[in-house]
Amino acid sequence: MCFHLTLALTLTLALILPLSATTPSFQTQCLSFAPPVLPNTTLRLQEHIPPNTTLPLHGTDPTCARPTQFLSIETCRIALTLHTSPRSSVIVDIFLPHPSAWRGRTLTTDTDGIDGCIKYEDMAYGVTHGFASVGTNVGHNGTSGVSFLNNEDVVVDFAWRGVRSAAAAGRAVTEAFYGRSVAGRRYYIGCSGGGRQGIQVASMFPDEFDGVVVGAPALNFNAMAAWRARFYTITGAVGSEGFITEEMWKGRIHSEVLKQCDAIDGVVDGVLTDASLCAGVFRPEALLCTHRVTESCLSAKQVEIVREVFSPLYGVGGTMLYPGLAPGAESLATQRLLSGTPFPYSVDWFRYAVYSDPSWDPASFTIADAQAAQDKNPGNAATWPSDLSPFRDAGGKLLVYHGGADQQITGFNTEKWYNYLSRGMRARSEDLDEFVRFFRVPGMGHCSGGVGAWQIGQNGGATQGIDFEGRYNVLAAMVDWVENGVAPETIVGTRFVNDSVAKGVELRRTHCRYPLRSTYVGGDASSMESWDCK
Ligand SMILES: *[C@@H]1O[C@H](CO)[C@@H](O)[C@H](O)[C@H]1NC(C)=O
Ligand SMILES: *[C@@H]1O[C@H](CO)[C@@H](O)[C@H](O)[C@H]1NC(C)=O
Ligand SMILES: *[C@@H]1O[C@H](CO)[C@@H](O)[C@H](O)[C@H]1NC(C)=O
Ligand SMILES: *[C@@H]1O[C@H](CO)[C@@H](O)[C@H](O)[C@H]1NC(C)=O
Ligand SMILES: [Ca+2]
Repeated sequence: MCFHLTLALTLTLALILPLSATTPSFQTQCLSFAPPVLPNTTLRLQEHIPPNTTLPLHGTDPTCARPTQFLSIETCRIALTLHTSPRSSVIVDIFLPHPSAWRGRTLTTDTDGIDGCIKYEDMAYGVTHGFASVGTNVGHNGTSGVSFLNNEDVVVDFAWRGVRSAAAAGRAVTEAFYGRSVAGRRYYIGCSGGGRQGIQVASMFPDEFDGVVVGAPALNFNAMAAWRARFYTITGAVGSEGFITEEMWKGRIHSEVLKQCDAIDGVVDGVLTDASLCAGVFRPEALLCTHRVTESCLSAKQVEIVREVFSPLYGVGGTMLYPGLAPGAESLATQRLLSGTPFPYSVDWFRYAVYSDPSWDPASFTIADAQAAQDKNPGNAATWPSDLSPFRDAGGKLLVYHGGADQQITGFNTEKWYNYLSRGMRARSEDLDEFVRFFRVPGMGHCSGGVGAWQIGQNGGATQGIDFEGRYNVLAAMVDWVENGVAPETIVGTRFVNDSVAKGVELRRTHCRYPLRSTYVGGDASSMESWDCK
């Protein structure tokens, strides 16, 4: 790495000496900083951001729906373009807090789905807590996958190279800026598609991160894309014969799920503490109309649709490719999987990455398409590691969480992966606990939201009112684990009344690490002490 020696010295002194009128102002430090000259990299932007700024994000693709970002603390922003191949490039945006606010750490953030949208809200979360925060568009802009078409390099950037390259560049810039190594304090936070990216980078580049916090990871990505694509063929289009309306899913069907399963955990509270216990016993036949079809019962065809929705996807040859949607997730799933429209991320993955055929018709989906996606495995996006011992041996820690009512990626798939990893590494849970811990969050939706105690500091949108303390916050828990060797035994989740901090805490619940299950042990069910991990 090469950077300006005099500047580095000035910056090092600035770290040691209290800031006074004689040291250059942070604005000057920021604007006169000479970023390290990294190979195949160009500087896009260098700006000083005063405290309490609503930063306009000029040039951001409108589909990213992030026109501005509020930043409460003073920040130096450096953005780079990394030319990752002759026909692809990745944007990296780096927020550097004032040296007095920097805690010696980096935090690399993710992108959702198949998006190329920088998570500015997560960068803001990181910088507010003293991390030098790194964001990336993973090689394309906006929420569409059209840039994958006939360009494997853009797919590779999306699959792993974007996050990896961004993390490496972010580290180099951070170390040059503060004149200090970040070894042993490099973090990653992501969910969904970004959860997959974190695990893929930990698997392929075990030295890149010291602590990886991921939620609802889109593991077994090709099978997942197929599983999501299949819902449209199960439900049919809006208004087609037997199509089940949103009202029916959220009303009658959800009530039936609760009727059959809410009490399995001993408490009738609208939350299925372990949805897998419901999956085995739920009987949609209870909804079948006995005399004539009315609005409060289902036709035989509709009962079959409900059964299929909760069933795993079986592939060519009958192997189970991907587990079923968790019962309890049906209400929120009406947003996408059960909406009677093709799942956009799956459509784009098949059209632009798997088949290079923009005319591929989502209504034609069959398990032969699932097989084709797995055979091609575009960009090596699959992400289904059976062994993470290089990451473990490098000292890496991995914290995984998944909502029990996830409406977009079934939490059963993360259980499946954890068990697969356990077998692959011939490791008992007690052994895996050394470096990978998986927390199930009952009643939480996809990455956030839901009826459970879902706020655990997992992203910029889930931190309001949550102390930055390992007990309540997964990122703080990861810092304790990596830097102090204190591994999280449980994570306490919080839900505010109507999800409003101002209205106060409604519920706190101890979330257990798999395979332990949150278990009601008696007493006031709304009290945390009435639940234990068993
Ligand atoms: C930013 O705004 C907050 C809340 O209004 C305020 O407490 C804080 O002093 C402001 N910071 C600066 C540096 O102006
Ligand atoms: C993404 O958008 C930026 C403008 O914000 C542009 O400079 C860059 O070339 C775009 N990248 C791609 C791959 O289109
Ligand atoms: C820089 O880009 C060129 C052309 O894509 C490539 O051959 C070379 O390996 C890259 N260098 C580094 C250090 O990535
Ligand atoms: C919570 O939201 C519901 C529905 O929007 C509303 O009826 C109720 O009054 C709200 N409760 C509080 C305490 O604000
Ligand atoms: Ca319950």
